[in-house]
Amino acid sequence: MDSSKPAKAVKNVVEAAAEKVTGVLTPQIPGAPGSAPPSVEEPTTPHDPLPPKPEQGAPQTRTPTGAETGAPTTANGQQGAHLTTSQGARLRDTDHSLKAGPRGPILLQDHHFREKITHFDHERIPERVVHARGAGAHGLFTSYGTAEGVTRAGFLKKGRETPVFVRFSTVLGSRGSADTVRDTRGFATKFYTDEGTFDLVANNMPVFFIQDAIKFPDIIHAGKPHPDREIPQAQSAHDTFWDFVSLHTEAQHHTIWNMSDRGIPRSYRTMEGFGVHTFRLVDEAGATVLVKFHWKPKLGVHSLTWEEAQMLAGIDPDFHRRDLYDAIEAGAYPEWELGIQVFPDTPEETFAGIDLLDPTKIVPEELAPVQPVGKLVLNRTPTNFFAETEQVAFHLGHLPPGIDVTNDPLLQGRLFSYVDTQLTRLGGPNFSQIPINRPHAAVNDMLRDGFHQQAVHAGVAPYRPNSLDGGNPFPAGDDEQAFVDVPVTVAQAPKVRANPVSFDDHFSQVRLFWLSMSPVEKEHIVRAYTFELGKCYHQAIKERQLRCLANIDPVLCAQVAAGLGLPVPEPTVPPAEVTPSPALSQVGKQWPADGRMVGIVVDADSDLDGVGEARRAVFGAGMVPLLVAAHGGTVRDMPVQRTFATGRSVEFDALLLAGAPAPAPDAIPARDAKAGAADSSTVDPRVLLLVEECWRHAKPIGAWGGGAAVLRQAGVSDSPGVVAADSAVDAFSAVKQLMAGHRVWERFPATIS
Ligand code: HDE
Repeated sequence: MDSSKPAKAVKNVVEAAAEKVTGVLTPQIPGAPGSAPPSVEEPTTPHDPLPPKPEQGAPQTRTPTGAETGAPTTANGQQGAHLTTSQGARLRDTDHSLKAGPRGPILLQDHHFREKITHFDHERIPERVVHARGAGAHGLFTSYGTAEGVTRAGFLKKGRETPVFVRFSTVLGSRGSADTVRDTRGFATKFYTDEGTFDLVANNMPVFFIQDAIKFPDIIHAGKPHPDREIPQAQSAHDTFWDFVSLHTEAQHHTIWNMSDRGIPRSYRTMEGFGVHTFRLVDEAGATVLVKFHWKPKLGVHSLTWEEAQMLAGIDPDFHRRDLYDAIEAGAYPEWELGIQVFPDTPEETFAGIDLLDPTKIVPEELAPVQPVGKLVLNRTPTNFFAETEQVAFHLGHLPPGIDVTNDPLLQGRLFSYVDTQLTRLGGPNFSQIPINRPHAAVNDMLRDGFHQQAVHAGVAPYRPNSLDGGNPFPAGDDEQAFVDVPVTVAQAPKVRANPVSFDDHFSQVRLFWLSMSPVEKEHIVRAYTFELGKCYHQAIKERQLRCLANIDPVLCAQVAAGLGLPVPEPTVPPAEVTPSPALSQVGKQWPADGRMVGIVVDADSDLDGVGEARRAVFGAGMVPLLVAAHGGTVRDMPVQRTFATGRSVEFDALLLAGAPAPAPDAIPARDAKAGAADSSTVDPRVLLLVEECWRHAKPIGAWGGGAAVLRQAGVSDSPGVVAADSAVDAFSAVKQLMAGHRVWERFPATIS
């Protein structure tokens, strides 16, 4: 038998998987690990690798210098049916090393053993010094053409489609840290434009801790775990962080964003993105404007509650990753609009009195509206985390013609740092030749050699001018879309280590942010400062931060001081007169709820026809229904996704109760950590806990049939956002409406105005 041909049964599996890949995505519960279901018995008949999962994408197959190869993207990875060495020689055994007899020592000649172990020993590369923890996805950017008047960048011309790769991240934690910690999030986008790659390396907060890049090691050293014990991981709730930001008061604006709900996003899909710095756009005629870049999520800006974030760090540390991948797998493709705030490019580089070069300041949207210029859709998950998400290398200097930088001192420093860091992390100067980093524009540089060189450069004259290679490469002329550094006039000034005086105001915009928050958001900010400072050891640091809060707002300061048990200090600068910016608040609007998770609690006595209808209605609304029952398997013919033992409230955005399940045999009220206290209840204690937590986290809850009894036993029947309906469809439709507002904050009367 020719073992290189797949046997029929196995071939069917491969073909079925391939069909699934090319087929239209049908509603299904995301999370399948492979593109074909595994058999119980170990497969032994050789066949080609299974195709990737339908939702997976990979870098295009380009040469190191950007040419299309025409090879399928699967050619980036393994091929053929048999196990081979890295040189392609087939192997017959990889389970035993070559030994001098079955009980003898391993022989040095075992080239397969040495290759396998050596490669394994070197599988890790240094993690990013910041933003080590991240998750990426492929997508497409479609331009509206609305920026054509202000930039010559081709990818912003009307209707132009550009492939992108986006990597989201936290800042402080190590590669294996939890997703839901309180932190800033990175939002870095690589646009593979045909005029050269453009990297927009953004964050989910529009300001930064420092005004000058030379302070970056200081803020990061302060935020990272203490150097002696290496704790706490991925946290700002510790002495060194608050020591630095309370002394270095320009950090106070970014700090209040971290203490706000923005520091604990519900999902990467529900985050805004901000380029932070002011950039300069150049049109065909060389005219310029100054701009700030914004990403606006289609689903709105939403956050976790602090308790959810803490619980998730233990229950599902991969929560944001999973959410991103699951949403794409379920066909609920995450979407953002790219927008720009446009300002005249004046010599002062200010707008409405705000210094546009100061990265600790925003320009409120009410003063300069964000104008949409295109749409980003993320529609493919990576095929291989390391090859794509870990090796992707962003750099602010990756700019296409039409986009240029400004003199923001933070931006200027970043222009140095990003290439420099890749040299160590990715092992040399040729990181742009790694598949995920390969440009989609023709590359003709004069860079040569170096570690891991993958291009095979021809010619003898990588220098200019030359005649030996016929003069190639030639500089592009003015009409040939060359990148032009805008000849900005630099004002005559002495060489100094100093900031402009306009950078000295550290508190007025912090107050603006505070005053723009709704009561519930203010409450969260108070709790966050109180928690974080409460975790500090030294009273001096707490007192010093309270002095900063006194300069922001007396109510904020008094409430945090009360929680810390410390006196309220006097302000050292008078509270600024500012106009709030309603655009900064996250609450009070209605948003689509695509890809959200709806838990449906069932038991055998539930209205199972209704459960089927509810599942279909949830799928139909673009969300994911997860059946929660006492045990795994199926209820009627519907698969159970979570049991009372495996499920937890934090996985769900809303809850539907189809029945009132009696305590299951594995419910041990007195000992089970999930048991709750209701000994006398006729409902499984874990279901009561589920309801109580969802209630506490202001989530919509709906019930019909027997489910209403659970609401009564949990004592939540009469609260806002808790609905007992006559049918499954009515219960879901009420819950769906509530989900559009994200949370039911009306459940909890505000304690702050
Ligand atoms: Fe970064 N930053 N950064 N940063 N940054 C890095 O580059 C740096 C700053 C941001 O998913 C590093 O490749 C300096 C602001 C994101 O791969 C490093 C300064 C903003 C990512 C670096 C800043 C960012 C990074 C580490 C102060 C928002 C992750 C690994 C001047 C606008 C990119 C790497 C990814 C990563 C330096 C400040 C965003 C060390 C010196 C402001 C999203 O080069």
